[in-house]
Amino acid sequence: METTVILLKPDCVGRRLVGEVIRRFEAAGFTIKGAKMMAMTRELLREHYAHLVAEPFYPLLEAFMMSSPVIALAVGGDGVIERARTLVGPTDSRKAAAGTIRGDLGTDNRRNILHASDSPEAAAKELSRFFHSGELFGD
Ligand code: IDP
Ligand code: MG
Repeated sequence: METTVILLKPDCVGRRLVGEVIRRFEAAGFTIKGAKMMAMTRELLREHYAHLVAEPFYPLLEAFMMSSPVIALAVGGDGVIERARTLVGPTDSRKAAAGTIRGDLGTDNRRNILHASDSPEAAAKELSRFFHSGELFGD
């Protein structure tokens, strides 16, 4: 069984969509293996979004991700890393198909409800970035 990292972003928490998003993962057959609410720091964001730090939109992304706490989830299931990305949809919510989480609930290319690990390598790094071993359950 694989585990991926989902971050419920400030727009998700602020718009009270936490339950709806978790419901979709559970309805797809995935299992919550860890959950925590946390305030993102500049340092943690620079590490998590290292591939974007040089982008012109990075300051707005940083401000958005620090505008309220986020909820980090470890989500387990067969093929969950790739299947979660399919469930989530593409980065720009305006281009995401109906039926995807971003397509149904997101606003634009920054306010897009959630993060999901994009590869097994990223999932492994993000699990250790956001969770201690004692905070993961179920296997
Ligand atoms: P992903 O979340 O779909 O994996 P990434 O390219 O890893 O997309 O970007 C991380 C996050 O940075 C996005 O989810 C979004 O919040 C923000 N972002 C990405 N591209 C843009 C952009 O062009 N403008 C504004 N924000 C962006
Ligand atoms: Mg990404």
